[in-house]
Amino acid sequence: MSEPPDLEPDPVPEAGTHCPYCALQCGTILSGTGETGVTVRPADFPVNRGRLCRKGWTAPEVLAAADRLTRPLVRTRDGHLAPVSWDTALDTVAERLVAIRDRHGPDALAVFGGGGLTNEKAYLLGKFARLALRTSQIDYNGRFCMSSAATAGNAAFGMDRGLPFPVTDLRTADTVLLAGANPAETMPPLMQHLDRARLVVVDARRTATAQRAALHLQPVPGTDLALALGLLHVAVVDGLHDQAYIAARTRDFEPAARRAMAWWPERVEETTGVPASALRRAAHMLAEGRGAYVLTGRGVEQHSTGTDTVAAFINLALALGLPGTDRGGYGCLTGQGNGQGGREHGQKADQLPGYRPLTDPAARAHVAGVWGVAPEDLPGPGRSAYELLDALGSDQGPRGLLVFGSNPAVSAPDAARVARRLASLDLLVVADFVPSETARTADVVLPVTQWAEEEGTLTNLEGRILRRRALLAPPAQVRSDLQVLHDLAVRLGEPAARYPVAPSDVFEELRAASRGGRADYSGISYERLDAGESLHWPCPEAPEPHPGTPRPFAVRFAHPDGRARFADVDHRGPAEETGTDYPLYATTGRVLAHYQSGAQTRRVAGLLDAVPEPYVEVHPDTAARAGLVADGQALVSSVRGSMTARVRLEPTMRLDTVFTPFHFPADGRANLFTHAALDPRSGMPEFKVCAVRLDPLPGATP
Ligand SMILES: Nc1nc2c(c(=O)[nH]1)N[C@H]1C(S)=C(S)[C@@H](COP(=O)(O)OP(=O)(O)OC[C@H]3O[C@@H](n4cnc5c(=O)[nH]c(N)nc54)[C@H](O)[C@@H]3O)O[C@H]1N2
Ligand SMILES: Nc1nc2c(c(=O)[nH]1)N[C@H]1C(S)=C(S)[C@@H](COP(=O)(O)OP(=O)(O)OC[C@H]3O[C@@H](n4cnc5c(=O)[nH]c(N)nc54)[C@H](O)[C@@H]3O)O[C@H]1N2
Ligand code: SF4
Ligand SMILES: [Mo]
Repeated sequence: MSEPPDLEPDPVPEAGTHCPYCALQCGTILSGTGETGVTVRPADFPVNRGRLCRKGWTAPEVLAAADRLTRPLVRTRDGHLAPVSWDTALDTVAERLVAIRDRHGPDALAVFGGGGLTNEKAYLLGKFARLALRTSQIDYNGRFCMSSAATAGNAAFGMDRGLPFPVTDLRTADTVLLAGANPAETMPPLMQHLDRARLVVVDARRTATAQRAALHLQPVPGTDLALALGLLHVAVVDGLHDQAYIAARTRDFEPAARRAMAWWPERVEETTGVPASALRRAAHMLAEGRGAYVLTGRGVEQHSTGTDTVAAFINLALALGLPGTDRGGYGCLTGQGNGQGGREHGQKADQLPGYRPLTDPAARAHVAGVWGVAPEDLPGPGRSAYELLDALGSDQGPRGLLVFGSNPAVSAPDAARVARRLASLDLLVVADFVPSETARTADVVLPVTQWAEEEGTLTNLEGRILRRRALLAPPAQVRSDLQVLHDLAVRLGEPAARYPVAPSDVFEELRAASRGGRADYSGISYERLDAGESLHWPCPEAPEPHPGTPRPFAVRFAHPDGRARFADVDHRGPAEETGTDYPLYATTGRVLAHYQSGAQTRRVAGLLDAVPEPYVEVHPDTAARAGLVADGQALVSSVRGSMTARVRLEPTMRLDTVFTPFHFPADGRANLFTHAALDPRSGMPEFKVCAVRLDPLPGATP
């Protein structure tokens, strides 16, 4: 007789988690197993409310990527990356790190992190660098992403919380200004919150977002500072500014307003190409109606003038009386999955956990206390990301580098130069789950877990702390980043207990380290998050239970006197001007189907089908002048190097500007032509403008 059939089928395993990609951190529900395959569906989470973009829908494909890294690899004498045991890989790394440090000192070791790492990883990475390696040389790819907005936000508001309000607040505004942001492609589910607003879009291109705008201002790349000064000019001259708010909640209005007086609309038109009438209309749209938001993206931030440009947009928002009120505000649309949390817990060159300054004696004493070391054991600030990459292998620079969560061989500015610096290292170690272009050049590659295989927390663009939850067990030979840091630290002679491996244990320590800091997480726990509470930092321990702070500026700003600061900033143009040899402006950015360096999304068939290769968007007349035809192959060249790209004719482009996405490798890297001119305050490279020329690719059939 056969057994009676099981009446209860095994439940399909499910996990409530969030998308692995951008800072919107759409809520998702994963189901399935490694064998049956994983499917994703959107959760009814406030930021995405049942929607996902194409990348989110297809994210599980990367879990089973054909070339997923599943064994540690070490480069052999004949130059191959060969599989080895974890012990061999970790012993090799530790021995070589120690040898470099013995010979050249601790600052010869460096760490490059990422804004996609969970809070726990970012925290442990910073601790590992400063205690186990004893180096000051740690920074991360967020320097290429959030640094200008962060610097300007800290100066204006005393705190850098990308959006100091939930995205659902955007629904209340009549007008939203999007300056250098293209959320219709970079955060599609966010658009539902902008449905009822009139959009004013400032973008050098007529993007999918600009097509939905009531008003599109299309400036010459790199001239947004003049444009923002012009908007403030109109606001003040036409009496649109809110004098009571300015008096009650701000400081330093007068010098900023005086500076803007020199930027009358016709002068702005000359500099930016934006008609004076459109500028006037934009200022009036923002001032009239039931309130407005001013939001910035990378288009205005990734410049050598990025910090001042953001400051000028904040000046405008303050003059209109918006930040910290229920009539609107200013926010920056943070980029990477943990772009916000990644900039708070100590993987930045100048920072300790809790957004504490590394140079502040009280901050050092607090964190040293939590870590069980003396404050003087903590190194000082190190180099910013590009400066770090540019110093690699030089006499004074690091000779050994560990990369966790970035692919700088594709994404760093002036990438050929960065590739040469990476190649000049004595030791390059990359932890990743796919063989990224950077991993392929490494001496040691460490295979790590992916989002659906791990627990942790991330902080989304609204400063809301979210739980990442595991659905799957990782492949047998794959370890978590936390485990890798633990295993290496122990080999470097550190006490094992100093590097917890369980994400919840790391989070408990992070809470203590952040206690009393600007980004205070001490009142947050996995238990509260798992109970479904929505918690935005700052969330201190008292009063218990603290409800979190979705709108931190509602009563006062974070400066000691509670007031926001206007900044006295003036227009400067791009670091590189066009001329006879390089007559066009080039700008770079994103397309819907690909994410960042493309390491993940180029491994998803549907996304690669959608955008299979690099291209250059160019006005038909400009193309014709360069001898280019539709679908031909072009070289986009600057004085630094050339990228190969397919020609896309686009009649809405400015005649003087071309655009390329930066998601592709090898000859298709946009960063072969970009410029590493840095913003002096934030260290942000000028990804968004440089001078180029277009030529047909020699030998290609037109
Ligand atoms: N599909 C997709 N989504 C993503 C990402 C991705 O790689 N792919 N990455 C995530 C990350 S990390 C980030 S940082 C965000 C970025 O999100 P966004 O800031 O929206 O993206 P970008 O395409 O870099 O730049 C936005 C726009 O700036 C415009 N622009 C270029 N130069 C200028 C200029 O000088 N002035 C003005 N006003 N505009 C200019 C470009 O035409 C572009 O449309 O996206 C996140 N979401
Ligand atoms: N020209 C140009 N260049 C740009 C930009 C631009 O607009 N134009 N934008 C800049 C911006 S805003 C950004 S954010 C950067 C991003 O550029 P990158 O820093 O290169 O970002 P990703 O491509 O996301 O690379 C992340 C890598 O880490 C891996 N990874 C993901 N999660 C984890 C993890 O948890 N642990 C580990 N160990 N690895 C992980 C991924 O597989 C991938 O290989 O690019 C910058 N570069
Ligand atoms: S918008 Fe961002 S978080 Fe949402 S599904 Fe797309 S990539 Fe993922
Ligand atoms: Mo970014």
